[in-house]
Amino acid sequence: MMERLLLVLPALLACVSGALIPEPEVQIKVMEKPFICRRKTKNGDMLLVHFEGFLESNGTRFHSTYADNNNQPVWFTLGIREAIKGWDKGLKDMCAGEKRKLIVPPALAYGKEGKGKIPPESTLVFDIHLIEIRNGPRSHESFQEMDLNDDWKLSKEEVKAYLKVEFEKHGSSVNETHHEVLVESIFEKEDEDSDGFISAREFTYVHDEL
Ligand SMILES: [Ca+2]
Ligand SMILES: [Ca+2]
Repeated sequence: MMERLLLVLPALLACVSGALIPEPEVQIKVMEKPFICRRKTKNGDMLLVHFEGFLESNGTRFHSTYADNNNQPVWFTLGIREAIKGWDKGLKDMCAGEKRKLIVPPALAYGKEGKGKIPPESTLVFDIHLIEIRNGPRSHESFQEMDLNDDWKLSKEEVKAYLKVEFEKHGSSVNETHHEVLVESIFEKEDEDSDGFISAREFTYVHDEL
């Protein structure tokens, strides 16, 4: 018993002292802010951004959506580690039209390994222009939009109706059977207690994405 405790103790101490080391921070500089800001970014939102990324060490540009992506901005979801941690930390409370410069330490970027053109232990500098904000698929707003009768749960009919609208928005032709299959697979995954409804909790609970 005592032996086991002794084995556990150093691990515990490591945890505690680890917590005392300050978390690496992203430096955020707001370069430009629009006059009108109807909403600000929050976790779960989908952000459309133009960006250029540089190595702080020598100023090399490793990526630019203007030059390397046919001048097309890119979508990413905030707060789910779709991009580097530094973006999740540095792009909160941002308005559409806003421009920010982020200085991201390696621990919040590509760390010890680096990636592609980015050498290990690189501090990165990003110039980011936020073009558009949309409700992410897991947001509270999306749930309310889907819950047509406001009973705080989604029926198969409600999910189907939502898919129909979404597909039409994106110009896809509507195929009933395809929707049925899609709805079934969504419920299989999301309806955890199998009561035939997706509750608000089941909907907003993010399984292992975070
Ligand atoms: Ca409902
Ligand atoms: Ca359920």
